[in-house]
Amino acid sequence: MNRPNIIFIVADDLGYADLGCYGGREAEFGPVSPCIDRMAAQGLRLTQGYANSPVCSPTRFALMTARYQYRLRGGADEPISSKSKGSTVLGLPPEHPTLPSMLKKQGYATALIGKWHLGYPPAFGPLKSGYDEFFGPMSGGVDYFTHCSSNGAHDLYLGEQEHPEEGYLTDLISQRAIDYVRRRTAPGAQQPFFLSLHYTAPHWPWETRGDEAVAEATKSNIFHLDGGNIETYRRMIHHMDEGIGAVMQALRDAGQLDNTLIVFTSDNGGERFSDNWPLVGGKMDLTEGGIRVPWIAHWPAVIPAGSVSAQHCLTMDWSATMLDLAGAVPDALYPLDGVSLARVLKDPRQTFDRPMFWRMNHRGQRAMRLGAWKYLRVDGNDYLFNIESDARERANLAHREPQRLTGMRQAWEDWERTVPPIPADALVSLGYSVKDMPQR
Ligand SMILES: [Ca+2]
Repeated sequence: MNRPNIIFIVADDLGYADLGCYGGREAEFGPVSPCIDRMAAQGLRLTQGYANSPVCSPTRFALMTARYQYRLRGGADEPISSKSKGSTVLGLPPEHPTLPSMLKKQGYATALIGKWHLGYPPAFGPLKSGYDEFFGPMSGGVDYFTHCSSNGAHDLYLGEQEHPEEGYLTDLISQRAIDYVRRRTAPGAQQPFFLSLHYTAPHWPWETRGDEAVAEATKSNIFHLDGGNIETYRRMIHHMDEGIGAVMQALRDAGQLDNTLIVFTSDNGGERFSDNWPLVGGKMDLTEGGIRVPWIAHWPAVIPAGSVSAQHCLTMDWSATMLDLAGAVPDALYPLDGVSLARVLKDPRQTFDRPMFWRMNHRGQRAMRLGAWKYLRVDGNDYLFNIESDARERANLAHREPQRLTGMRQAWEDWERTVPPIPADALVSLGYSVKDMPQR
């Protein structure tokens, strides 16, 4: 078996049940995500997969390093804000081995098309961290038409150069990805490729392809607290889905679909218009709605069609998987926390034990998932849930099973001693509060 090409697709703030294949409802215009649903039907869909964090940049640190994000200072800000431009601290240090840098050493051509959000040039950037090519925004949120971030600055780059280009960002990202696939599969192209395809969809501002006028109106505050609705949100997902369908078609046209591993996920749980059913909570929360996300893997040469798995996993496990498939050996100074899922891809009937830990500065949250069980702390309150019987985390078993709670709390505290503490100057940035909209 040849080493596969890899396309790793990350949606931004997409919730657990926003896609049809995760139980999402149809929009007024029809199915929201037909192409992604087909990808899941022809590949593997995971029902118990998680993001490393309920917010953007920390998950992306874990994705890039295959390690817990807590190990790097930049991973402690929840999330990195556009105010940090110029910082030499808040970003992915160029000397740190990364998923793309390690794949590059294994002979892969590498590209990031889409969002970076791991620190600004000149100290940081995708080209300094292993990508041969980059097109996209550097910051955490940009307008789909003006391509300006929340501080009003233009934020679309080609390589390390600012690059103004007209168009709807989801479509610009899709078209660049299609062009990249065509280029890397053209006759004479020898290297396998690794494409990170990091959409900003369906993150705010709430703009579909036809909403250029909305962009003008939201210029002063792209958190867009006075706009959006479910239909707009679903249309934004559908635009991304169309692009993903076209990228897959480009692979099919080149005869490369069978030996390309395509992975699809979200960087954190859903935001205000998202459907996280049956989970509670969303972005910024360590309840399931903030961290459990879609995970789909498509690789016809290896993964049996129609596979569904309850394997537990975190974002960084997928990084470890890609490195494993490429034959990369991790740097001894930066041992991976991620665990390869390659055996699950080859035989989705297999599962293995995978204890997982999370920590958030925001509301002093802690979480640990071990088998069916979850230990959770929010605002100083400890909870215990059986996620297999109560994914909605409403039946608190802390008083019924005090010994299990004590054991899991101890295990979490033992784990926490293996990562750096929360730095005193770590920032929590919230897009809105109860003054803007009532709590759920
Ligand atoms: Ca996000």
